[in-house]
Order: sequence, then C-alpha cells, then structure tokens
Amino acid sequence: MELRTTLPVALASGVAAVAGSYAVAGFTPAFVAAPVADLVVAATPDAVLAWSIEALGDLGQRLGFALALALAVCLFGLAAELGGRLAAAGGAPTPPAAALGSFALAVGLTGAVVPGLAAGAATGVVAAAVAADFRGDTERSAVRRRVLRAVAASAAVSGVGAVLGGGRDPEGGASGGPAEGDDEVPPAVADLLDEAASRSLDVAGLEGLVSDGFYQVDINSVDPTVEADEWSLRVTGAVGEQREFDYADLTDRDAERRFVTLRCVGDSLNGKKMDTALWTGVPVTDLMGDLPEECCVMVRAADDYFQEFPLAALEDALLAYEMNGRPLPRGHGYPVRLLVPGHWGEINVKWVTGIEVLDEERKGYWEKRGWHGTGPVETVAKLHAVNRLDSGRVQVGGHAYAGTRGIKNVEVSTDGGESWDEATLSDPPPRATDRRDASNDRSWSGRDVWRQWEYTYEPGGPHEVVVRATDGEGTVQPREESEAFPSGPTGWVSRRVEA
Ligand SMILES: Nc1nc2c(c(=O)[nH]1)N[C@H]1C(S)=C(S)[C@@H](COP(=O)(O)O)O[C@H]1N2
Ligand SMILES: [Mo]
Repeated sequence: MELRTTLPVALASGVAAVAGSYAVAGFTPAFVAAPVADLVVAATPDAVLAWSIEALGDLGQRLGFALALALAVCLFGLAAELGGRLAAAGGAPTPPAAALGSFALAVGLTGAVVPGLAAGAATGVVAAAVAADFRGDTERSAVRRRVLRAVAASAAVSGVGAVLGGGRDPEGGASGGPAEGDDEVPPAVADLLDEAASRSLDVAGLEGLVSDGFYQVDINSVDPTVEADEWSLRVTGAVGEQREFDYADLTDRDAERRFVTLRCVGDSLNGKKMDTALWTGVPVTDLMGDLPEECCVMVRAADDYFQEFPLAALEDALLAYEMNGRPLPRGHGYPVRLLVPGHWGEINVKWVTGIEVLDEERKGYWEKRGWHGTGPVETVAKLHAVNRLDSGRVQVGGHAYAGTRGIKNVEVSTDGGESWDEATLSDPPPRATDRRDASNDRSWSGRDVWRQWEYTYEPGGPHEVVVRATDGEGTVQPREESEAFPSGPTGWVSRRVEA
C-alpha cells in the first residue's frame, strides 16, 4: 500500500480494533486501553504524577487516559499494518493477516481472548473494505476510495462497538452500584438517610449531610471488576496462622452502620474531594479478633494498590460492603473496602484483598511517591455557599471535618480575620447501628463525620470572609498555609465578597 493510504488506513484499523475490544469488554481491565493506561501511569515520572494530581486532579487522569487511547489506536494500527504487509509479501490475502495481528496484540496486552477476537474481527472488517477490488480506477480516485472505505468501515464498526461496550459497562463507575436499581434500600437505611436529610441545614448551594455524589480517586484508569462470590480477604504475615474470609463470612455477621466522611490528602484546601456516606460493614476486629502487637500492616487490593499504616488504626476500622444501603458501587471498591476512621482517604483501601501484619515499617503506594497520607486528617472548614438573601443579608455555608476529633465549632470572620463570630452548626447525622455501648465514648455516633455550618450577616461593603474550625479537642485549625503535597492542605479558607 502506498504511503498516502497507509497512515489513514492503519489509524482506521486501530480505531476499529480498540472499539471491537470495547464492544465485548466494556470499561473493564479486559479492555485493551486498560493495560496501555497502566503503562502510561508506570512510565510517568513520580514527580509528574504527584504534580498532575495536585495541579490537574481528575483532568490529569482523563488526559492520561486519552493519551492511552491514542497510543492503543497507534499500536493496533501498527499491528494490523504489519500483519497485512507480511501477508502481502507472501502473496496471501491481507485482511485475515491484519485481523490476526490485531488479535495477537489484544491478547498479549490483556490476556482476554474474547475481546481479542472482537478486536481482530473489527480490524478484519476494515482491512476487507480496503482490500476490495479497485481495478479500473484511476490511481488517484483509488487512493481516495480506499481511505474513504477504511474510514467508513471503521466508523461503522466503532459505532457498534461503542453501543455494545457502553451497554456492557459494569454499572456504575463512580455512582452506580453493581446492582443499582435492583436492590431495595433496606428500610432502616432509608430511615437513617431521611433523618440525615432532615438534619441538614437548608442553605442553597450546600450539599447535605450525606453527599449526592461521592468523589473518587484511583491509581487506575479502569476500575477492577471483582465478583462478590470470588472475593476473599487473606490475613497473613506476623499473625501466626494465616486466615482467609469470603463475602458470606462478612455478610452473615451482624452488620454495623456508620456515617463516615472521607477526604483525600490530595484535596485542595477548599476542594471537593471530601464526602460523606452511610456505610454498612463489619469491624475488622470481628474477623481478626484481638490484634497482634506489631507495628503495622500492609493492605493490598485487586488493582495492585497497597498501603501501609499503623496496625492500631485497624482497631476501629470497618470492612464495608454497602454504601447508602446498596452494594458498594464498583468505583468505590465493590465488593468490599476498608474504612479507617479519621485517616486520610488513601488508606481506605478499595477492592481490598489482603491484610499483611508487618513487624517493621514499609512504604505504601503513595508514600513511595513522596506523599505522607497515612495519618489522621487535618481539621478543615470549607466555604462552598455564598448567598445574597432577599433581605440584602449575606449567607455563607460549608462543611467542617476533623476526623475522629470531631468539630467543636466553626467561626466566621467578615473582616479578613480581625474579629470572629460563631457559625450555626448542623447536628451530626443520626446514630446508626452501633454495637458498642452507647455510654462508651468509643461509640460511633457521628464520631468520624463532617458537620455543616451556616452564618448570615449584614454586609458593610466589599470584604473578605474567612472561616476556621476548632476540633473536639479544642485545637483551632492551623492558619499556616500549605499545599496538598505531601501531607494534606492546611490554612484558613477565605473568599472575597463584593457586597
Ligand atoms: N484499591 C485502591 N484503594 C484506594 C485507592 C486506589 O487507587 N486503589 N485510592 C485511595 C485514595 S487516594 C482515596 S482518597 C480513597 C478514595 O475513595 P473513593 O474513591 O471511594 O472516594 O480511596 C483510596 N483507596
Ligand atoms: Mo486520596
């Protein structure tokens, strides 16, 4: 094939192959773009990765995935082209050879045969369209017709692939659960959620006590797919006998429900990577019994994520399998994730598969990349709502969170930090199922959950609104400003209001 046709035809084959794989695999690790995206992440220097999380956030992840898709298209174009050329050199028909090249590459990348067959077949369609008989055409129009046919065939195959693949996506990504819509929310959960809604402050533009959408942070672009009936948790390491638990071992036990807030250490000071849900699960100590006297644990997951932290943090940790009364959404760790009270999000390991007890410290995934996010969260009061009321008064509001230290109060300054006034705090969410003694101060009633705050005042001209929280131990949120990297953002949120 001449150069004028080679590149567009190869790209068209590449697009078709990727779409064919997607048609069968959906957005799962068997989709050819998934391992390519992992390669992109692995090839990105740690400093760039850390920067991209801070500076670009979710956009960085999307750009990375777009790059991976483009790379996958090129790789498959190359594979089809090579297959076709080899066949042509040997006098054999090119479409089957192009298809074979594509199939081999897909299986090599993912190990998944059926999506590989679809990738190969899609490539074969494009190759067949191009290899059609062009005799009698003048040279120029033949080139144009080849390219047009390739593009048309690729577009048709990709359209079908996109529809089929989209329908195959394990429901959910971030918000839907594997069984979303099919499962009734248990009445007890519905009651708790209703009660939490009724305790939420009525401030326009402010999310309630339970988040509508829950932020998501992952090292992978494509979440792992783990089936509940194939899931197990292995407890190994310095624990004497190693043990293994399956999904029924969890769900057969008495469940515990908790309203818990999570916040990512990579959140910005007034960012949106902090949310609250009502979780159902089983305390880790119900499974493990008394914890051994070792320093720390390494917790591992199905996406090869691993985090190390002090063993003592597991004392109050929960193995959660429901979020807001439904099975965990795939994006939030289906079927089981860890919730470690009061700690930054990163050790709340999703798709958890193993707990290894260590007798000395090691580094987890993010700590190897320079972060320090295994400890307790910083205290924060965010300012997300600024409303001009009909009366001319200004209403400001947000959420405040200090992990298990709790929130004692939130103060607002409307003169840039000169003088302070106390804001109105919401109640915490209601007491959920709590198998601990209510009189015990380890009780779970709102121990690791944010509060909402609200403050309304008469503005006297343009000014700076500043907010700060005091935690349950009486410590005022530190004023000193620091970036998220490496150990979480600090400082007071302030915002200019043009009165
Ligand atoms: N297996 C696994 N668990 C994980 C992560 C991950 O990439 N893989 N990300 C962590 C980070 S950095 C955070 S902030 C929380 C976010 O949980 P969410 O996505 O449910 O909000 O999950 C943590 N658990
Ligand atoms: Mo995080």
